[in-house]
Amino acid sequence: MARIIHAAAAQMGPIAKSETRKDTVRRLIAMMREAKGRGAELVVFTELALTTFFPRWLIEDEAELDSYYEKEMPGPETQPLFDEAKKLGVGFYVSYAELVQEGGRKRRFNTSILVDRSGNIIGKYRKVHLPGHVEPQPGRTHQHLEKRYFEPGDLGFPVFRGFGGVMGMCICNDRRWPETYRVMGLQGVEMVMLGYNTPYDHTGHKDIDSLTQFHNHLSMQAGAYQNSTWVIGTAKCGVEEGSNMVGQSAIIAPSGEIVAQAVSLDDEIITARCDLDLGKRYRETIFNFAKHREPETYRLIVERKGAVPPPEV
Ligand code: ING
Repeated sequence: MARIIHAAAAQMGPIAKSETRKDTVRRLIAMMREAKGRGAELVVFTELALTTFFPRWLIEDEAELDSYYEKEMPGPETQPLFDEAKKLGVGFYVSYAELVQEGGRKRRFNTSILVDRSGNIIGKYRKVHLPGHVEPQPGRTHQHLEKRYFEPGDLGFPVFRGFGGVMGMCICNDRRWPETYRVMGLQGVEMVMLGYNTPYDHTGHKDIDSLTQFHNHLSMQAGAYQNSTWVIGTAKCGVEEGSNMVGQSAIIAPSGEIVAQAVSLDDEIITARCDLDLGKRYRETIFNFAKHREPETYRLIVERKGAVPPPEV
């Protein structure tokens, strides 16, 4: 019997700094209802879906900084989203800024969770690859201070059984790194869900930043194909507090093909019928890791390379 997940990406337009969690949760619920109406049973929301992308500013007041984090999940302001999901029988991925007391100290993570159709949290992930800087960079219109406001994730790249398959999560910059998908691929992942907030001016190098859209899809399509998995990437996009962020939310098949893509820079639902067994055919042929992947050979190459001094540059 085919294992089909009717999935949706719930792209978000800008979240203004002035928007409350009540406002953002209302937007998420409206999109969840639309996705349900279009047959979805799983909705992938975006990165930091509850607030504006605050790492674009230097925030020195701790109380102000803490106001961007969730101290519990669900909390009083996010419970309505869990209630609606349970009522609709829809599962969801959502990313948010997590503030916890662990090991006797305050810890801050860029976190995502996977919630099943009964409203239970069945998976949690904390962003490993934190782009940007700890200290504000001179001359930048917008900062990117994720290294200041979050610790690197300490949960690895786990996979979770749910929705009839093997599910994985990552967040934004993680999608650019092959290790992210490969670690989950080696665990048999069949669908990777991720959200992203990707400003066009991240590096400040015009030649690189002009390829932001190309690199966005390249990263996700390559990860999908090279690990025989579906990838659902959901943007927060448009001009948010002056920062222009890429949209192009997409649902990508294990073939690497984009099967659904957002066309706006606003709140927009895209959906697809995701057959989890599509990945199996790639894993049994081209990407049969056990048959064709040669970790021992790689090690020898690396070691040999280490033994042979690199050519004089
Ligand atoms: N942001 C961006 C990401 O998509 C970035 C940072 C933008 C890196 C453009 C490279 C190019 O990776 C987050 N939030 O990770």
